Amino acid sequence: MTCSHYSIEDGIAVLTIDNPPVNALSQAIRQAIIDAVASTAADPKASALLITCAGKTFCAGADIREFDQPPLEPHLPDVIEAMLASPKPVCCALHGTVLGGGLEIAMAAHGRVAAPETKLGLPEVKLGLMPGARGTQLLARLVGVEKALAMACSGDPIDATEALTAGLIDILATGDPIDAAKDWLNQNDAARPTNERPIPLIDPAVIDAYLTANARKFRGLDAPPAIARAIRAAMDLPYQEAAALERALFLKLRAGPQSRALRHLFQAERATAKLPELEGVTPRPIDRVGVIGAGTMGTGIAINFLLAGIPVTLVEQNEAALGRGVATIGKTIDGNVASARTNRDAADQAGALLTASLDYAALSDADLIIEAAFETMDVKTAIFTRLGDVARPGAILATNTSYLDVDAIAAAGGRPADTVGLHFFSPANIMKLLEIVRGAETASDVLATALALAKRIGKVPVVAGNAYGFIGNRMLAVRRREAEGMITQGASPYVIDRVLEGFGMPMGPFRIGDLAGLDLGWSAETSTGSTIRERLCEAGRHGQKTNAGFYDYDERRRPSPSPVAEDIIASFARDKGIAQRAFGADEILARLLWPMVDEGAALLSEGIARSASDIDMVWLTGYGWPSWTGGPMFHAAETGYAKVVGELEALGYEPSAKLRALAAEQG
Ligand code: T1G
Repeated sequence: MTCSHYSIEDGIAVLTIDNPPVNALSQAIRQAIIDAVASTAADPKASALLITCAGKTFCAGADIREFDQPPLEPHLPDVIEAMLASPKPVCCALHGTVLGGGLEIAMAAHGRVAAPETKLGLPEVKLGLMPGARGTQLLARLVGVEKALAMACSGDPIDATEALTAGLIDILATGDPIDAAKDWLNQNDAARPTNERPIPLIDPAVIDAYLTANARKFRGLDAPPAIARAIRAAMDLPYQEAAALERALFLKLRAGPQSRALRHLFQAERATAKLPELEGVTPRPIDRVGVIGAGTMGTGIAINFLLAGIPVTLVEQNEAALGRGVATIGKTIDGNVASARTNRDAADQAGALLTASLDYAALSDADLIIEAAFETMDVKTAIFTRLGDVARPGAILATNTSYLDVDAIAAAGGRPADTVGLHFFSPANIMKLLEIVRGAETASDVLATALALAKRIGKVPVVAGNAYGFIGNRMLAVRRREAEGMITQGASPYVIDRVLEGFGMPMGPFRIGDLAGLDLGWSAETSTGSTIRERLCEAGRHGQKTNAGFYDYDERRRPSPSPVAEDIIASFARDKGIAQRAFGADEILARLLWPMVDEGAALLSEGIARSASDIDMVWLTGYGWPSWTGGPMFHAAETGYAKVVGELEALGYEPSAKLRALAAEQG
């Protein structure tokens, strides 16, 4: 299939690239561009070359699928150099998302014209890469060192207006970008090649300061420092030397583990919503949502829909709780405005879509009703029993339960085919993960509706089977069991937290316990002191909320190791007669991660998780797993499943048959 078309129009050669869905720069496209530059140069009837793309976007980058294949000539730098050396001017007519190698092609032209909705960026860093075809060198020349550094290290695109202001494009085309590009070419027959433009020099300390200011965001990532080094070289070295350094740094990243992990996650994210069994299934229309419960989860859930322009009816059982919920929603959305995540108009529109009520009857016109009430089966089944009477026929009933049996809750509502689990992660308006729990009788169109809705509210959906803790919390329970088991044998909770945070998790298990509250599900009346958590709670140490849990907290809630907590742990171990020993960091990490991976294997064998990559997406988007290791299952695969099996056995575990099978498959 031809993927490009070359013709002469009004004395200008026009190359139209047509490689759906995103005009990725495949080998054929790279060759077509080189051929078009040569044809234009040799054709006396062509005064210039215009490059444009058919379909929804100009080139959106190199073809990611080629990265794990043997490299194919011509390489993208060869294309860039051919364009820069063109004896006749080249202009690109841009639209859609001009990203990565696509922007490099655009910058290698002498001029750039963009349609108003165009986005332009260098997202390679999100794939553990950096621009590999002169992107840092050309961008620094067009927009300056500081902006080039920020664009390449953040990977965030800018819009056409900002690009015009910054000097990245020459014309913002209000009409057809192709016509505007032809006009530009007719008026600029002696434009200077981008690589011959001077770079406005800046104090190199600005580059280091940028990396320092973003150290938390770039933590653990190899690409941002490499990008900074290439951009620094643009200032210090002749173009070809700096370009060669950029290419060498790119190739090293591309061959490295971090890019493999991030490319895995790029594909994993796109795979979570692709269920073959839903091909051709039409989602139900969702124009109005009901949320029951105006607590932390209910308000966070409601905000997602309000900001997506979907009206919400929020129901609580008393005025005080309802008022608190409405106030929380308003305050949170205002906070979004303050942090520029939302603009004022959008915030006002979102607020106007909220209806608050104490009456279930207010839910009778909702297309979807989400229960976000107290996490006990009694409360949830009582609510679903009422919903069965109130909800209109065809309304979807969803529970936000974190652990409980969705089928039992569905049975209470009497409409199991219309019932599904929608497990949001706290804070529900921030965390990307939405576990969609398929009940035994959940209808296919209900599942399709949940998947479509997830995308509409900006969530990453992962479909889970109905079993205790679904995917994420079931694996989290294993990690907590292992962590709390180790501290009874002499490991320090503070060392355990540091080991896991050093691996890249945002917070260790004991910091998390204190944050969530050690007294979840605990009561003084029934406490028996049979666990360390119970003994901490009996001592009034409920976690951060009491300024004491596993850690002590100062007035600014900064944690510090607690001798009191250590004594409680030691006395527990003495009472239980548990032998004490030292734990090294490697053993701690292995005991935290590999049993989780084995539980992930069990989820796969039970069909609760559909794929290992789904499990990775749950941990990336629900728990902050360090992206540069690709998720728990990818990390285990990269380590070698056989090695994981061996380490589990050496630590006294019996790995599951499924994990052994994964090791055998991996060979
Ligand atoms: N290569 C190959 N396939 C790609 C692709 C790419 N660059 N980008 C997207 N696809 C596929 C994607 O897998 C999906 O396939 C389909 O297109 C629709 O994607 C040398 C080294 C462009 C904003 O990082 O950000 O250039 O599942 O569902 O929501 O210096 O895709 O249908 O089979 O995401 O409309 C840099 C990555 C590469 C851009 C469109 N470029 N892509 O979003 O559709 S590295 C990127 C995106 C590079 C150079 C460096 C988005 C999009 P399928 P989609 P979308």
